[in-house]
Amino acid sequence: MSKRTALITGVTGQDGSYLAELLLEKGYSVHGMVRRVALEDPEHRLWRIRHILSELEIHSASLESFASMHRVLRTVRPDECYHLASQSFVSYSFEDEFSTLNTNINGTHYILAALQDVVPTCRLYFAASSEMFGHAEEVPQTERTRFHPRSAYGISKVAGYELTRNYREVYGLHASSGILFNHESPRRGYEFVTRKITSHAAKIKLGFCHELPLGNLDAKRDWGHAAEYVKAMWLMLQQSEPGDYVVATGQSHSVREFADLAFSHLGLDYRQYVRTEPKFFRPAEVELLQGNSSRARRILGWTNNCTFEQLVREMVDEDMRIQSGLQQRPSASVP
Ligand code: NDP
Ligand code: GDR
Repeated sequence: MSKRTALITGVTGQDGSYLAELLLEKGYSVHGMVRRVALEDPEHRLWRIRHILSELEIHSASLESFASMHRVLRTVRPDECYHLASQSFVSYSFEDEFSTLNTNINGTHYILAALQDVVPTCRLYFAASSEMFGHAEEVPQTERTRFHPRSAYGISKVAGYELTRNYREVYGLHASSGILFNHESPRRGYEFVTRKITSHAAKIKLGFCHELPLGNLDAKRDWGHAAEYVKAMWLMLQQSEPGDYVVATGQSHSVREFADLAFSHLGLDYRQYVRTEPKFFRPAEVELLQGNSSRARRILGWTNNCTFEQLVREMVDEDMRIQSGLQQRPSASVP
């Protein structure tokens, strides 16, 4: 059988880097779509994929440009396309609703329209999100739970999800949405709460800083490990029929619990260092997200093994290594 070809948009992100590794291991020819600014600043912007860069084919394109995405699809003609690129930071979507909606909705629409035009047989994965549930009417959330997004980001993901469903139903594309709950790792961006906590805990332990300003400590999330979640993306595209799947651990924890665990792993009491600051509270909060991924477990055979405690410890340990200057693994290097 000839080598299968995959295209990943957002390959420089947390999920893109793990997915690229997974697909390379599986023998795919892996292509990544990267913004021009990232190519011009590879030392900083490509830090998560630096260790596999020589094995990837990188193409420059942007979510803002249909022409650039169409050109990449014409060049690559992938068998599978993983559409991960987006403005992914919920907090920022309150500061700039317009660019979040434009980038995320148009970007998804462009990739769907270009795929249908260039390679309609290509299988598509769309990165939907638990943020679509927002002010959720039931716990845990399943594929049948009604969406009630609370941010421009959540709204953009609902729109992307509906576009994906529509291209599947109307044009017959093999297009699936993964409704993934929060997933973290040592490659998580520093603006997200988990990484903010683990990097600050390490800095505090080493005496580089003395406090950690946070927002809502009582928000609860269903946190899993990104390396396990990208396997679900791949499994979705191996099914004969496309579909939508919730991917989650089924357990939720508060931001406070995360901080408590991270600091105590370093022998510290988070209460001495964490203070709340109004600017980190959101105008509209999503208080509790917890997913039921029975469908993904039953149909895809997806499993997760990393516990909440293991995830927190892995992130803290990596941040201690980074902050101590003992960079031992590729993923430990930071921009
Ligand atoms: P990251 O923020 O780590 O990565 C986002 C990627 O999108 C980066 O590669 C970034 O490129 C790229 N990107 C952003 N804007 C543009 C643009 N205008 N043109 C081209 N590329 C762009 O996100 P994750 O890896 O954590 O998440 C992957 C996807 O899954 C996202 O769509 C996110 O919304 C979604 N998701 C994530 C969850 C999570 O918990 N991680 C949960 C549910 C959904 P650059 O490096 O140049 O900035
Ligand atoms: P989220 O992740 O919004 O769930 O989106 P984030 O880590 O930003 O926030 C999680 C919760 O922590 C609370 N919080 C803070 N958040 C940040 N970033 N900074 C703080 O200082 C802080 N203090 C408290 C937040 O209010 C929130 O309740 C992530 C992204 O990866 C999305 O792209 C993805 O779709 C969803 O997860 C599922």
